[in-house]
Amino acid sequence: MASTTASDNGSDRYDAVIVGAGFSGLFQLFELRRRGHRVHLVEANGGPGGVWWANRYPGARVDSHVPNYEYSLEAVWRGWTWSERFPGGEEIRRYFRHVEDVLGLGSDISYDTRVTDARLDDDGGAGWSIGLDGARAGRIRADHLILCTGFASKPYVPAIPGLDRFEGPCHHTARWPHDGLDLAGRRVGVIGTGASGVQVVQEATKVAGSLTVFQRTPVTALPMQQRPLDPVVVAEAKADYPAVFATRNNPPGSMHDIVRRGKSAVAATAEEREAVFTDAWNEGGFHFWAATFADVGSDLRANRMAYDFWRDRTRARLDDPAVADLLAPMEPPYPFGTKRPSLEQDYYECFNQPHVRLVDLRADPITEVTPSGVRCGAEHHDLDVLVLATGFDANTGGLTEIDIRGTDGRTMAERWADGVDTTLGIALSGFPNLFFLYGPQSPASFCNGPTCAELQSQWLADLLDHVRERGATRVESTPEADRAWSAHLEEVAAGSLLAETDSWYMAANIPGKRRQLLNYPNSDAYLEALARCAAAGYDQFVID
Ligand code: NA7
Repeated sequence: MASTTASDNGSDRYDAVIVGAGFSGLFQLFELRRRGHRVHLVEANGGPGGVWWANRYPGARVDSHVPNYEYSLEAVWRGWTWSERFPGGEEIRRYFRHVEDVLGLGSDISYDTRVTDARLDDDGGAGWSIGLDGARAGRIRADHLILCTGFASKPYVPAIPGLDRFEGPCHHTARWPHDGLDLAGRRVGVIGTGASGVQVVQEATKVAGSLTVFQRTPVTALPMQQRPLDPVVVAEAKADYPAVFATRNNPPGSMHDIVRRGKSAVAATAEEREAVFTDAWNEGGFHFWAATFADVGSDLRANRMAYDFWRDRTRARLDDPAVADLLAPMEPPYPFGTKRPSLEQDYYECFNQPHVRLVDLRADPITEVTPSGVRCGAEHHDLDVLVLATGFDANTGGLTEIDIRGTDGRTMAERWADGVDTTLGIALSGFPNLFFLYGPQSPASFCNGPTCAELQSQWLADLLDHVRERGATRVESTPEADRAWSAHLEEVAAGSLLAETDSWYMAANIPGKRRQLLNYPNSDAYLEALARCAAAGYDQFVID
């Protein structure tokens, strides 16, 4: 890499600048710094945590159980004890401070600073000049730019007529006021029933005067099986952590916290199926989604068996059959698991309470938001507070909202206007010395986030070491490599039930976005592809 002395114009020059202080960004900072690279991290938020810094809505909670949603670094886990099996947002934010302190990362981070743009250096190399706004406004330079903006950093607010006229508090779940919002006794409306909607509904039901939930598509929410953790038990469990993390980091089943129990639901007897489904259900978390039978994700008959089990268990919790028909219909609204199931604790019981009402937007779409509520055709729902749990421009939004221009002068947004392509979900031809972690066409959202952060960061650090050792200054993936990886994702989509459903996995939640599978659902194959590329001397990249 080039020298790391202060550059002209008085701005600093780094070996690498990282954008984003979530799991990926912090680990990449730690890993590159450890290997002697001079690195700086820039974060728009006021502290670490990425999505956990941003998502402060009531009930925000992770869907992965302890000890999976954390780094495998002993220096970090040894001194940290979670209080619940599925930790809440507040505790996760404290964890990120713990990480920052233990690893001593803070001195290399600029918070409250947003990256506005990035331009290739015109000094003949392939470094970047990076524009910053906020606390550290100005420009900095880096040999390499590493975007760790996460898969859910750009909220999606639908263009509903009149939305800006609503007179009460109206917040997207990822833009919740940091000092909270009192919902007690108020008439609260929630639009959206994905993971965020489910969590808000559970909390709002407890305090709101009335709660109106606007549902377009039912979520197949699974029982979380939450429980408090006894610190003594956690301390004992830590003896197994090295083995747990080693399993998590290697095939088979890498980047996951759960494993499948059987090959085929169709081939199993009714008793075997019932036993496997029941075990996974009782285990909680994502076990029922991802750890029953392999063919649930590929064979509609097996998939239907899982749906029927879910439906019957769920309907049994609902008092009103008409409400049950909307929340857990007799016929599947989409193949089970092709939209992300969220985890719930008492979501379905909320709808048995007299002050909670479910509005079916398929029958009565929202026609407008008024100053005092939401109108669905002839009916007006009077509201004091409106919650938009409407999701994200997932996978690409955090990248495309920054004005980053490649060798042909086009932005990433322009480059991807007709669809996303990448090399191994980590780089893009025409954008030398630029990388993204946990991004489009990587396993993100089908894998365990912290594991993916660690493994991708280590692979990228190996690549940057390799570039440095060769005395090279430029590394760029080839158009052929972009095409090959993107074609592979198309093939994977064609062989999966995922392609049948409009979801954010398929980029189908944002009007105008090209429909394509945006995450790679096979973590083992992904790690093998990364390893093959490295073993072949990074043959999918030109390094000079
Ligand atoms: P999601 O999962 O994208 O959910 C968004 C919800 O908002 C979903 O129910 C949508 O219905 C609904 N939505 C979106 N636009 C509209 C309009 N215009 N009208 C009515 N309803 C709408 O986002 P989350 O924040 O819940 O979760 C995102 C991920 O973050 C989560 O999976 C975790 O990984 C963390 P639709 O299904 O499109 O019919």
